[in-house]
Amino acid sequence: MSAALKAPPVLTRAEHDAGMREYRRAGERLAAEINNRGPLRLTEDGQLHPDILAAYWKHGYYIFEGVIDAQEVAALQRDAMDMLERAPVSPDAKVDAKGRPAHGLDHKRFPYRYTKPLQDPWGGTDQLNGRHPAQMSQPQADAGAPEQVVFLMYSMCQSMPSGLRLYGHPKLLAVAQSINGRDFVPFNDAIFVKQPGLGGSVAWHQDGVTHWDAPNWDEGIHGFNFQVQIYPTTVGNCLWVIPGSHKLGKADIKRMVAETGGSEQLQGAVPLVCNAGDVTIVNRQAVHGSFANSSPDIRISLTFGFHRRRSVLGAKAALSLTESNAVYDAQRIFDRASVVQVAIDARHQAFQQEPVFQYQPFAGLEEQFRFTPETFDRVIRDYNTKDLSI
Ligand SMILES: O=C(O)CCC(=O)C(=O)O
Repeated sequence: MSAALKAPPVLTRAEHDAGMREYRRAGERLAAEINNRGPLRLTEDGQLHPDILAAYWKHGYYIFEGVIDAQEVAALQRDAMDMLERAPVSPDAKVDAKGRPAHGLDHKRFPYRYTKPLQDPWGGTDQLNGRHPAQMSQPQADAGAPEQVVFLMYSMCQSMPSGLRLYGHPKLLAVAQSINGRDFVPFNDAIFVKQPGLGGSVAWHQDGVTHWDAPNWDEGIHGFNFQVQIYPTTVGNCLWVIPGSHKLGKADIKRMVAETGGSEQLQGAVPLVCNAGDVTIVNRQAVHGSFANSSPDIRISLTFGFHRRRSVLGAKAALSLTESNAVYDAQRIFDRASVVQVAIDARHQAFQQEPVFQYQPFAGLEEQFRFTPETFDRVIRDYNTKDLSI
């Protein structure tokens, strides 16, 4: 079969929404069959429960229900909405929609990425190591839609006090440790903003780009991502994952799309439908993506990932960091990982009753990484220039 793809037809927002109904129903049926979700259970020694770990490795994703309580969700919503409202009114503007000086203009990495409403900024392009080979359907937004909408926000540990506290969450860090080992290291963070009737799509892809041909390749070599949902996600706006695809090596996504007649509706995918406060994990080798948000509901997903240290040490910078030509050495890993240690203390200062996660690479160094104005400047400011993308 030829892998050449036809350009998908241009639909209105409402036609796109209606055209997804059958596909959504099939996805929901499959998700219910697999039922890979439940509370975040730890063993007495602080490891993720082995049944959950086995389910994660089998399917490449898991939904933890009710991890973040309502009060913390409300704080995350406030901070995320504040960051959204303070975005430059357009990519080159210096002021926000209310005419105030915009947020983030002094960051070394500009913390917003925009897209045209309901468009696919990456599919079929060479961007991000060309990892999104096929373009999604790009419906026409309703009349009166803005020219550009914020699609991604970066720097949650610097821009959102509640985001920094979330990064030090003991149960989430226990998950990272159970999957990637006690010396696990952070990757990056990005907040996906899928505004109702406007949010762009994320074309089908696998996240990892560096280790596909590694002699020690296995299903965990490219790490995983958390998504913390601060609004309920729906079958109309959520992330979709193809279960088990993380085990199969590099997928030929162009071919998969061609085999569905050029449609974005890849078979065998499940929607990650969540309540606010649920947290998903998705293996970075799983084929996943999200459609244009032609639905009436907002989704804001705080996304941050973790790796095995040995996957990152000595690796060449990839994805949005490719042009830096950096090679990740022990110092860079230590510097980026120190954000986790400061986050642990920021969380402890706010939630004193909660257990404090013991991050093994910083055992004995805790005093140097308390959360203070000094460590905010030394460790947190512009921390994402040291992300560890692979
Ligand atoms: O949440 C989304 O829509 C996309 C997320 C994604 O692609 C990722 O985390 O790699």
